[in-house]
Amino acid sequence: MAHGSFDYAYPLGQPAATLWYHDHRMDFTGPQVYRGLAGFHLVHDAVEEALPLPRQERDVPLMICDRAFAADGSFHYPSIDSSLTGEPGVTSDFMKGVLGDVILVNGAPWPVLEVAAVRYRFRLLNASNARRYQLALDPPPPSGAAFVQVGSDVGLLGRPIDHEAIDIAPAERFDVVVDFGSYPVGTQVTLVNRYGTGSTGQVMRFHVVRKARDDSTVPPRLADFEQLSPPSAVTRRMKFSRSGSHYETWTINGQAFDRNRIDAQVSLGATERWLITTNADHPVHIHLGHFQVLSRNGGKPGPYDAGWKDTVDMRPEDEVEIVVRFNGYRGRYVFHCHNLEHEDMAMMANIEVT
Ligand SMILES: [Cu+2]
Repeated sequence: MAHGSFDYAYPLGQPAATLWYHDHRMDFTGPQVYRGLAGFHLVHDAVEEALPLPRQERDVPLMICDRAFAADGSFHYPSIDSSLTGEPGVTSDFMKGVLGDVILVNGAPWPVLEVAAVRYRFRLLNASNARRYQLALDPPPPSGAAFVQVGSDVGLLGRPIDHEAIDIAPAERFDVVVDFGSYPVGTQVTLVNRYGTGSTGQVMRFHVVRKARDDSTVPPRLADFEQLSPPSAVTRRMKFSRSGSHYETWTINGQAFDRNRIDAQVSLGATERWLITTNADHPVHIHLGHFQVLSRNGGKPGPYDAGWKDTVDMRPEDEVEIVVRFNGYRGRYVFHCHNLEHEDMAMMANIEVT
């Protein structure tokens, strides 16, 4: 067994964003994250500080995930090798991804947050290994949108977007404002998951306990948003599918991950246009290169595609075009499906930035 330590220095030369980090150990990311090796990393800047958004105790990160527990309270994760030292992956029943029947928010099952009847900013993160959610408020607010989105995975939007509900795939973040001001004091508001049933249909509850002064607003302009200009033609095609000689693994362009193979060579600063296709649910995540969605299934981007992204929610048989810019650093990076079981079962590829 090898032991050691590393110091990592992050210059954080990027605009304000709701980032998160998690263990990424080769072949065993799913069980490691399942055991809790994940957290938020919020980046702030002067642009964000100048906005009149809710702040301090009214700016609340919410890490949402699902887990299953054994009778003794331990995490129940169907690893082929529970020592996490031998064969990676999960038993064949869980090939599509591991789902739990308990929803945790910031590590607590179905928690309750007491709130004042004012605006709150919530950094919604889907930290689940494989579960997609459709988040909504029950009851919906008597007036106004349930969620006013102000940011996406990697930064503020140019302008806020109203949502009645939010579809969120693993690794996606939605930075939203919820105004409890239109609910009468005493109301219990449940954050529900419309894609769940029974115990997975509820996420957490807000209890509106008092009136309070609210100086916050959501301004019509949030940040200067740089719309990337894509090359006129598609530069790369990426197909995320289940294949292999016995249809036994998850692949990109028909190939399982090989740490020694470079799948995409990119020069530093390049802007590329990728056409991504799928044959199942795959949240596609790219390291280093932040991107914007150009089109979904030949039409406009979807309602949850706005802003700077590092993960795009892809449904079965979807075709999504993105414009991605690789700036900042040279080196070798991966892109992969952020369904962690798919990732551990080889749905990952290498980019070399030179
Ligand atoms: Cu996948």
